[in-house]
Amino acid sequence: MTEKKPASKGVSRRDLFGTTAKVATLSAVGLAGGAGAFFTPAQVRAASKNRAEVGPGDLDDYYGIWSGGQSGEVRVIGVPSMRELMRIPVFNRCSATGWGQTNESRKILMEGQLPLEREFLADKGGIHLNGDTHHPHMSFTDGSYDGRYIFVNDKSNSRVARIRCDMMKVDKVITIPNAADIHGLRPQKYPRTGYVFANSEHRVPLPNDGRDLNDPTKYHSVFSAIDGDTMKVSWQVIVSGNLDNVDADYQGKYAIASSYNSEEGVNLADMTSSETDHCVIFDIAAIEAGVKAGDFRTIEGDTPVLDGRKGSKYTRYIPIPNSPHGVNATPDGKYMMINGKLSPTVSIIEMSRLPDLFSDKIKPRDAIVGEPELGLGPLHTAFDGRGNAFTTLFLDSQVVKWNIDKAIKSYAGSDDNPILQKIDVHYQPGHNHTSMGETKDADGQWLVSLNKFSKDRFINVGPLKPENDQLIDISGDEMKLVHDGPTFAEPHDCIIVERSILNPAQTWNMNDPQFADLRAMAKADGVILDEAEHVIRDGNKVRVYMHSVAPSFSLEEFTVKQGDEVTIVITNIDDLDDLTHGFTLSNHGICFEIAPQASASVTFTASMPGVHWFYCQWFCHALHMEMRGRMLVEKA
Ligand code: RUQ
Ligand code: CUA
Repeated sequence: MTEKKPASKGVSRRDLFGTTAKVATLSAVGLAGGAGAFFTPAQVRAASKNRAEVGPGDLDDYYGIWSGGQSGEVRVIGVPSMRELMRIPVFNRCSATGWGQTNESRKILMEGQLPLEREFLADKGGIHLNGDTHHPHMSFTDGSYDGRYIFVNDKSNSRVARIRCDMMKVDKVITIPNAADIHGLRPQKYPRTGYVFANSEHRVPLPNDGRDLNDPTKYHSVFSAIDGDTMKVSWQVIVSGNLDNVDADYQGKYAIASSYNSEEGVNLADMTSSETDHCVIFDIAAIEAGVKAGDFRTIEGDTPVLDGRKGSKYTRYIPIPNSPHGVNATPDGKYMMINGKLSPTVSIIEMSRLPDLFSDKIKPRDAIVGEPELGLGPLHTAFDGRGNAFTTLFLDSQVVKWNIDKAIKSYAGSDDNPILQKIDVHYQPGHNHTSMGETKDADGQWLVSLNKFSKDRFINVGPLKPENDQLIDISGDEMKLVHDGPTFAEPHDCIIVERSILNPAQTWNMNDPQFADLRAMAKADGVILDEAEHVIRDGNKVRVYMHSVAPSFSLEEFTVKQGDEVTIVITNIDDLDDLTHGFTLSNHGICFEIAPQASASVTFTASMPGVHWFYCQWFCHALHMEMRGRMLVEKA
């Protein structure tokens, strides 16, 4: 029933990768087309033969982009090796890279703050130090990943961040107005991203300024559409109930969010009292027309907020049993799966019925064409692109593979059994994800089950246990568990991206917009960044410019006065790949990374007289230990 994988035609994987790497290099200097021009992703995959073992020096076929949960970061995991390749600091403060400390990262973290938030943070260092990343998703063009950006939400401080894929670093962070905790997040798939949809999960009074404190009937949850290009909120829609997860369709017309707590309760008993909740369908064109027509109000800031509660022309509500959770579009664009959580079912919405639902030709439940009973605690569903679905069963600690057509037929009355296989996972899975599975290019090779508990699967590391992300081979008829991957602090969710789609740079470009402020400051000081070894005094402000080239800083010492406000600007003029330097200033809590051809800066008050060494903390050379210098602070 499963297609045979194409034979590798005698081409070794090494040959393929050697060639694609060469092509990638050529294309980087503008001599050839994209890396995909010579070998299709399918050919590269075929050559990889779905091996779970990736030997030393061997490369992975996919980039896994993992959220880092309450650690606030995003992680890059190689699939299928499940090796952790990189961590991208996002909402957290990172000791290694200086994220949250350098002036450049602080600007990114601060410029999207809301006025009240900025006021709140003013005496707390200006930035939040924690985040809770849940849902990392790449930007789309025409229903597939386009390698531009990764978007991720921070549930804890109601933020959304954007990672630029050329550098694999965050370039924008915004706080969503009128929102209490951003949970579900998905980019628009078609025609492109476009909007990034984000759900405010918890209901609060609007505006949340001290009014209606204990009147939950006046609490609201809002659905936000963020412009992924500008990172500004384009519009918001108030809904009935609270929002959970969301997905966008493949037609560019609708987004669908799940909603638990249709009861609009504020405690557990109230929130779960009803057997039925709902999902909310948002008609994007109707909402855009409503914004144009002025059918909105503004609450916090100038974001247009439309009323999409039950009865609104902008939304429809489909009753779904019982506290639904995950929302997942099938790769063929035909269906949207709503995972039942407290109900053992997944509800299948046929997307082509939604126009009739909006014109009231059919009743809400008539949009459902299947509702297979799969097991206990269905949370999220992934796809193989061959008509099968894989749903996590939290309570059963299983993944169930089922056939979508059979589920639809059995709902219509046939005696088809849609369930093909159940496999135990260890333990209590939340999200799962298949390779390219949330795109129209779902390739049915790998499934990752992100399990919340690992219990006995690893040697004991104390009361706090790792989680367990398990890799399952789904290329054949049967699911096969091939790898246990311990992870720290709840990765929640991931995506698995064909490696040719991501093509990050080897070094920065000194003219990158990220360094524009530094260049402007240097220019005003009469300094050229990459030639710099200057100490500029401007009252009690001192700007120290230097560059790094292995194994030295261009300044071996500089002198300031106690009480000076010192800004250190370092440009790494090494342009070899993997030649990152660092700058650590002893006893000042200062430490940051400077990647090849990057500039970075930090500002602090030199309050301690004496000799303070600075050193490079990124091992760069045989004389790395000697890569250091002195800051001399004269007593005031
Ligand atoms: S939700 S375990 Cu935060 Cu992604 Cu479903
Ligand atoms: Cu430069 Cu270590």
